[in-house]
Amino acid sequence: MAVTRTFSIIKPDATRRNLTGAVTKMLEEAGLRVVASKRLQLSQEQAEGFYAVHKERPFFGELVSFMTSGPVVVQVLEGEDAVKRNRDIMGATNPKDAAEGTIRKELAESIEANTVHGSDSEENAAIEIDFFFKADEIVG
Ligand code: RTP
Ligand code: MG
Repeated sequence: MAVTRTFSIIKPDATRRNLTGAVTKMLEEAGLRVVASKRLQLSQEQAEGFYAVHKERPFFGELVSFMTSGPVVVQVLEGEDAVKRNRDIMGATNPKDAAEGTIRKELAESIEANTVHGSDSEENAAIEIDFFFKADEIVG
């Protein structure tokens, strides 16, 4: 299996509870390496742009408002089959449905305040990494 990259966000519910390290530890223990990381306050425009694929969904307004409610940490993760590996350790979108040992099962508060974002395909990973990082900010 090839070493690939994915994009992750540690969401405002996690930064608010000082869980940046706890989330990162679970990612690292799952075999992912943080090859880029920065803490940001997303603007409304950034959050709307990032989540543009969801703009027709009923929860779009709440999602943008939540994602701008506090700092986030955006990261590039590298590892074997990184997109799937990250989705597996994140767990299901709704923490009530997430498997034992996953980040969302262990740490998430609700379907909205669900602690992490992870790219859902290699194609989207490349787009999302480009949205937040310049090539020279990523050190593999
Ligand atoms: P993410 O994009 O954040 O990694 O999460 P995901 O793929 O598991 O979920 P997705 O369907 O892409 O939804 C994006 C985010 O929107 C919020 N959401 N709220 N209130 C609701 O019914 C609802 N459904 C989704 C979640 O924060 C989800 O992570
Ligand atoms: Mg998604």
